[in-house]
This record gives sequence, structure tokens and C-alpha cells, in this order.
Amino acid sequence: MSQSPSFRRTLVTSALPYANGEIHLGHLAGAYLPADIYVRFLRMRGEEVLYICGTDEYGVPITLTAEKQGITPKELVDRNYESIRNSFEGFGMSFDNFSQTSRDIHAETSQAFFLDLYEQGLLKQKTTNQFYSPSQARFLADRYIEGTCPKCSSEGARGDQCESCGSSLDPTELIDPRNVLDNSPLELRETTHWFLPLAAWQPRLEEYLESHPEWKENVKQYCKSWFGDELADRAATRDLGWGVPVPLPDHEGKVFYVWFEAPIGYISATREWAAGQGDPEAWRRWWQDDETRLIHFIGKDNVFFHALMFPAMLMAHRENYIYADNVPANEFLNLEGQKLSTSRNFAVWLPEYLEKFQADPLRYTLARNLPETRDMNFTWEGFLARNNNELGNNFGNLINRVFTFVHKYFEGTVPEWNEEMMEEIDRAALAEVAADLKKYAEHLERFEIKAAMEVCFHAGQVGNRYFDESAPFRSRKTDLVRCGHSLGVILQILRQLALMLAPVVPFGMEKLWSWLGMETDLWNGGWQEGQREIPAGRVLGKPEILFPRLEQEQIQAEIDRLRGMLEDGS
Ligand code: B3M
Ligand code: ZN
Repeated sequence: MSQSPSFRRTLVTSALPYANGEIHLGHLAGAYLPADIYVRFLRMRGEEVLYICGTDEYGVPITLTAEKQGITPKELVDRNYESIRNSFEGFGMSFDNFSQTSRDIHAETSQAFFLDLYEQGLLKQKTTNQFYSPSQARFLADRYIEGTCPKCSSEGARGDQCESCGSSLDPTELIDPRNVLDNSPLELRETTHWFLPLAAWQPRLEEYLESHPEWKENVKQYCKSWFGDELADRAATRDLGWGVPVPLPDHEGKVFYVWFEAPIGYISATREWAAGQGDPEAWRRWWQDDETRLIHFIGKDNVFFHALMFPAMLMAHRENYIYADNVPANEFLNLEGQKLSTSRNFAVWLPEYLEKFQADPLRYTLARNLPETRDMNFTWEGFLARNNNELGNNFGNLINRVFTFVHKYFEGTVPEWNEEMMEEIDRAALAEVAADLKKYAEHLERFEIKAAMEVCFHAGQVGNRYFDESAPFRSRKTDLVRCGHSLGVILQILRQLALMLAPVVPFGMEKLWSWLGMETDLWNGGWQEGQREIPAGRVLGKPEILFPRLEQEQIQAEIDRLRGMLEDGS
């Protein structure tokens, strides 16, 4: 099915986070915050949008972690699911459904999907040699295998990589390969698996890519580099005790390869959502209707699966699925100038962050620093500066000064302001902010969130400049009518600032929205009301400090902790 240029609704997904640990800032900047900003923007404009996510719960890292902790994989993923869901909620992620791939609906959905391709004869069977552990009577994934590195002779090299010399390895290259868990010796045995022969879809995939010149450069470049060689067969199944069972006879002990089944998780989660709405078939509107536009937000390491493999699977299915209309993939976020490392705990974890700080300043700082076109850097000093200078001074103070003034001198109602009193300075400021609002929307439509944030910041500066130059604090003593008019004008600027800031700092802007006495739900058509003038005489709410200042001491502990991590690791 080709993608329709005119669409009625948008289905947005964020990469399903692995349920083997917490969420950190790198995740947030890659696949989550940008998607949430985009979705909130669409909702604010009253568009039909569905935002789907969930935890990715199968695969080897999960079984390894569970084994280390002495619990079952299901216990591990359920625990992590709860915690990830809670911290996402605290961060203000506005998913319509946040599911789990270990649920029955996902097993059913992915098995039916597999069978559709299988019955068409589109999957290819191949027999390979894999290490088998006689002591545990199972085939072992690469990460369960350890041995002596064939390149540098150091012991304890993993089946996929030697940590000492950095070589990537095939487990069959290891000298004296052993089971990591009990150190027992291994045997090579034949095993048979199903593969997706991607080369068969290559011409269609190339055409698909060409039909999307608007995609981000990085994504197009990755795809082109893969097209340089013929696309290889991709495993659809593997030998593992934890996964969705392959629904074929004589396939005991075989489950889907996690990258085959995880993207189908987007469909399962949509079906689950539909069932929850009491309309189980409603998912089809989101996946099988040309007028739906599908957008996958991901990090750059997931481009292959979202721009090629999953679209090929969707093309191959006999039912008419849509596939991604865009795949806005982000580069990576560094931390204090270094690469994030979860194994060395050199990361900022969301649950810990939320114990100490509010969500809005982090959302704002990350949005200003998104790794949209290149890797970016998060520093705690930068966070402090963004919070105090930008959120606090540029936006918070302006909002606070205006409201305090109106409450003090105009009984909390919007003062008389009107066309006859308009002077050049008023018109210029209003025109500038209205132009910013337009530019802001154009950027967001193109997924240029950082550029949209620039524009939003600029609009805040216009508001501050106008406040200083129209100087209601002076005219208050000389010309109260003029003073009221200036405040009326600034309130019009604030209503537009509220729109531009809302997707990024939703907690603060929901408050501002109500203080401004707006009537519509901000997330359902607020954009339209935000275009209309706030009339004189409206009663305004009482403000509070939206973005409290942070002190150096509050971030120093975080800086020290990260420094300590680096020192321990070196
Ligand atoms: N869990 C990898 C990741 O979080 C993987 C994404 C699955 S999306 C279907 O980077
Ligand atoms: Zn080595």
C-alpha cells in the first residue's frame, strides 16, 4: 500500500524500551521526549492521533539479567515494566497505551503475523551450527558463551565480543568455549531456523526510500549504505526458552527472534488499546487505512529495523498494512562530554532524577539539546543554566511579573486593551510573536524540534523586550489606561507562548493555561483557542512560581557522583 499524502490521522510510536533496566537520559532524548512533544503538538491542534509504546520483554539480555538476579524472566520484566511506566508517567509521557510484549495479545498477534508470511512461502529455512550446552540441554545465545579470545588470547571473551581487545567475534572462533553460567564445555550442533530473505523486498524498499526525500539525512544515508550490498537474510526465529513460541509443529524450544517480534508489538499494543476502548476492531483504522500516517520515533541504532525490516514485513503481509511515513531517528546524547555507559553506571537515571527535580526542566533542557542531526551533550551545569536563565528568567519571570501586576493593580482581570490604543511598539511585538508561532508549527511539522524551541525562546525574548520597553511599571504612575493596555498586549503574547511551550513543559503550561482562563482542553483544540484574543474583563487565575530557581549545590552532588563513576572506571 502506498502512503497517502493527505492523511486524516497519525499513529506515533516510540521504540519499545528493553525491560531489563531503567530509562536514562539517552533514551529520553532519542525516542521518547521528541515523540511526546510531537504528539502533544498534534493533540493541541485537535488532530486525531494515537501514541503507542510498551516494554520489549523478550531476548537474551532479559534472561541473563534474570538469571543473575535469581528470579524468573517474567518476574524481572513485570518489575521493570512497573518502574519504567511510573517514571515515564512522572516525566509526562502521554502514551495512549503502554503495553508489554510478554502479554498474550502480543503472542497471538505476532504468531498470526508469522503464519501469514509462512503460509505464503515467504520465509526461508536454513540449518546452521550453534553451540549447545549438554549440561543445560539447550542451545546458547552468543552472550551465554565465553572462551579464550582467538585474537589477543585473553580469557573470558564473550561469544559476540572480546572486551579486552574489542574485536567482535563469532562464538565459533573462541578457543575452549564454555557456558558462562556453569563453565561447562559446549558442543556445536545443527539447528534449523526461519529467515526473512530481505533481498526479495530490496527493490520495493529502495523505491520506498526514494519516495521519501523528506526523511532525515542520517536515516537516508544509513539505508543507502545497506542497499550498497544485497540485503542479507534476517533471522525470524531462534533457540531460547524465553520468547513467543514459533507456532509450527516440531518447533519445540524455538521462539521468535526478538527483532522479528518486537516491532509487531506496536500492532499488539494498538489492538490492546482498541479492546480497552470496547471496539476491538478499531486497531485496523490505525494500521490498515491509507489515510493513517505512521511515524516511528527511534534512536539511530534502530534505523535498520524500522526503516527496512519492519516495512518489509508489513509489505509482505497479505492484509493491507501501512508502513512508516517517517522515521525521525536521533543520534546519541553524551553525558558531561563522555559516552553514556550503563555497564559502568555512567548515566543519569530517570527515577533518581525525578526524586530530586521536576520533569519540566529536564524536558526543556533536553529539547534544547536534542541530538537531531549529530550527537549532543548533556551537562548538569547546562541544565542549571537552562533552568535558571531560560525557563526561570526568560519565561517564568515574565509570566509571573505580568500576573502579579494584573492582580495588584487591575484586580486580577484583563485590563482594557484595544485597537484604538495600538501603537507601533504594540503592533510590532504582536506581529513578531504571531510570526514565531507560525514558524514554530512549521518546524514541528517537519520534526525539527530544536529549531521550534529556538523560535519559542525568541518569542519569550520578544515578550520581555516588550515588557521592558512598554514599561507598564512606569506608566502605572502616569497613565493607568496605557499601563492596562500594555498588560493586555503582553497577555496576548503569553497565550501564544503557552502554546509554544506546552508540548515541552506540559506541567507548567497546564497551569498557565488555566490562569489565563482558557476554556478548551489544552490537549484537544487548545491551539485554536490560543489563536483568539483574550478579551478585556476576563478574570485571571492567581499565579505561583512555575519554574523555581535551582542552586549550584543541588546539582553539585550529581556532578560529583558522575566524576566518581569515571574515576572508578578508569
Ligand atoms: N528494545 C532496542 C532499544 O530500545 C529495542 C527497540 C525495539 S522497537 C520495536 O534500543
Ligand atoms: Zn581479544
